[in-house]
Amino acid sequence: MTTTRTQVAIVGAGPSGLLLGQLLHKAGIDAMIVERVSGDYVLGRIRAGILEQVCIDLMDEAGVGERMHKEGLVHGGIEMLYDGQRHRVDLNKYSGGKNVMVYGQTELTRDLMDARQAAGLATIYEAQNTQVHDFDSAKPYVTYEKDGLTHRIDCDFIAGCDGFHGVCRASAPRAAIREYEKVYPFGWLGLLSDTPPVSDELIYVNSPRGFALCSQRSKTRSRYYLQVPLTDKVEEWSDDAFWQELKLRLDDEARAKLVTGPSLEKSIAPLRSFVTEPLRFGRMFLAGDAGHIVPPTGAKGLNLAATDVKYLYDALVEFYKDKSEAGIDDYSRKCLGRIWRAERFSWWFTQLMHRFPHDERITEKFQHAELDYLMHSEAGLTTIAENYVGLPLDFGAPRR
Ligand code: FAS
Ligand code: PHB
Repeated sequence: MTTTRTQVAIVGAGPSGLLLGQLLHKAGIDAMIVERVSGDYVLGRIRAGILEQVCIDLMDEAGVGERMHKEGLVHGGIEMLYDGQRHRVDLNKYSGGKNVMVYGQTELTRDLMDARQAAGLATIYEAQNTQVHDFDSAKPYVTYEKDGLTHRIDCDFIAGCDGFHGVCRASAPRAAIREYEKVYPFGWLGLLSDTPPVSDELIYVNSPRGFALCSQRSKTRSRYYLQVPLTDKVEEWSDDAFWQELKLRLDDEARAKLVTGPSLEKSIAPLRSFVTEPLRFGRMFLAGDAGHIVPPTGAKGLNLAATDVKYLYDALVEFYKDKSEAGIDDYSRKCLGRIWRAERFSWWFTQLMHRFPHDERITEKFQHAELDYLMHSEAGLTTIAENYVGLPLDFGAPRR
């Protein structure tokens, strides 16, 4: 067995782990990252596309925001299409001047990977059988297997950035953890194509045939989603079948403008709401999808991960620089306040825009009436806008 020592052992080299590693490096705090798959595999997963200002600011704080600002597309609004009508939600106006940015998670992850490599920082890819140990003591450690050897990393803290299926949450004592979950009875079939976006801004569609989303990655690359039954298999969906179904869910203007083309990637993502309480177990902290999952309707997954990382980074800096444990003691409470508000918005937006199996016909009328009210009400547009762009980090703590 080989033994190495670091201050923070990070499990997972997705956006959470890489962003935390980069921020800690900037603060002079040593961190090693252990990742189960290869870097190319991580980059091959097509996921989020919308960054909130909090995430943008963190990328800048981590010193990796240059390409994001050059290539990212600032969006000040989204469109809602229902009952044959399209309405624009002026995010900028109704959020007090905020915007979002279209910049794919793949690109954000690439920027973080490049920065880490340039700084010569240790990321162990294709590490097998990662395990976390003694995190209820002051001397936690991580073990993993690679090249036929078992390796040990002694550390002060373990950051569980290993996603929903990771080992860190699974290693927390069952008596110490509460999990809240809602699984949705449908999935999102996503398609990525090198075709110009159908519209300048995103279009969220509530159609009788199911939800659809017209998103983008650049002026020449589009990302589309269709709500599909959980029983669907991605192999059953040809590109033509995808484009045909998407057209059936769009309005005449978008149908006419839609440019179709071969898929670069196609996948079906399940939808769930999931929260773990607490997010801290002694010297192990959960951040990002390791601690919570949202249905992607509200574009919150990646942005929530960034907020967890911000709180954990601040807490670790406070520990090492000010010798204070106040931040790490408050980590879980601070994260969960923001997590539950984003979970609520993502759940609400999902209920509003999707067709649920066994829905009575009246449910669609309720949805259209709610959308009609929201689109014609300052309060309605404000509630959508301020949640979509992301609530401020200091948004009121939850009432006890
Ligand atoms: P990730 O899951 O991205 O990263 C965790 C990393 O840990 C992975 O690289 C994994 O290989 C590694 N890992 C797991 N177990 C390990 C172990 N035992 N040892 C070592 N490493 C281990 N969010 C949006 O906002 N919009 C979207 O459209 C959207 N679409 C999504 C589609 C899918 C299929 C999924 C799964 C998620 C989607 N999300 C979306 C949410 C997604 O973007 C996450 O919020 C984001 O990836 C969170 O990043 P991490 O917390 O780093 O988790
Ligand atoms: C995306 O572009 O992948 C995307 C955008 C907005 C969402 C979900 C996904 O709500």
